[in-house]
Amino acid sequence: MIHKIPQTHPRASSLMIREKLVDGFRNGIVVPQGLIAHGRGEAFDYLLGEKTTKYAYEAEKAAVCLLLLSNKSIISVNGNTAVLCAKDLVTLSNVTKSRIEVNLFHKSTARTNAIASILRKEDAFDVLGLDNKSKTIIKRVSSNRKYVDKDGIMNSDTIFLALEDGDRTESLGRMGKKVISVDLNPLSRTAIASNITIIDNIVRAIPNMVKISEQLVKKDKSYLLHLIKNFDNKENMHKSLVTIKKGI
Ligand code: PTJ
Repeated sequence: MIHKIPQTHPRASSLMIREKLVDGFRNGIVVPQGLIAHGRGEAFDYLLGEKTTKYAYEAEKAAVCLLLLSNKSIISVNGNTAVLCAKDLVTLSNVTKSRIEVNLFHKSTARTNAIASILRKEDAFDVLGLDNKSKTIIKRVSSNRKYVDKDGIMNSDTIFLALEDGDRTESLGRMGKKVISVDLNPLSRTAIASNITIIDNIVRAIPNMVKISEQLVKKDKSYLLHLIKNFDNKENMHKSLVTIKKGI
């Protein structure tokens, strides 16, 4: 049950997000650690002014270009992202022709299935990460995130992930894969190890990316390549960090 938040409350949208996560926790989709992780994200978001900065928007645009240019892109979904933006993740996967895989840090079959069914309710027809027969392991990852699908993350060229621990991001990079991440903390290992780092709240980043993808899917390849070429991830992250410093 999601508690009603009065729309007149000055922090209504932030409180509503919390309610969704707490509800997801009660339904066994979000882990308690996911609530803590969200709190850390909120602190950075507060300093960013709780809005998509122009730098985050540039990163979102570059990320969509990369998804559209990739041959085998995939979106990795965990408990928090499923509860907060399942519908938009499915739309993004359809527009950019990316597959979807459930990949959890705190892995359990019940939770994997529950997340897959949320995604299917939003019309995802192809959810990977459920079949033990196609499971394989990413080397040098100590957490359960190492279990990935042979035909999914293991076989992909670009992985889009959010709210992720650094271990797997670094390993995916070592495997020669391109990583796009959404992480409000520009100092996290995931943020640093990604090829494209989106320093924005997923509740804004994913809907933005859906809108951008619906426009960019109509453009030709050379246009997308041009946009990516002009995007410098390090410089972009630095500008977000400066924005956070100003927030302090
Ligand atoms: O569902 P599971 O089992 O896969 O577990 C998911 C969590 C989030 C618990 C797990 O991946 C985890 O422990 O993540 P970390 O290492 O705490 O990293 C989460 C990162 O996401 C932190 O850097 C947060 O600042 C950031 N973050 C939290 N909420 C948001 C966010 N970034 C963008 N949007 C958010 N809403």
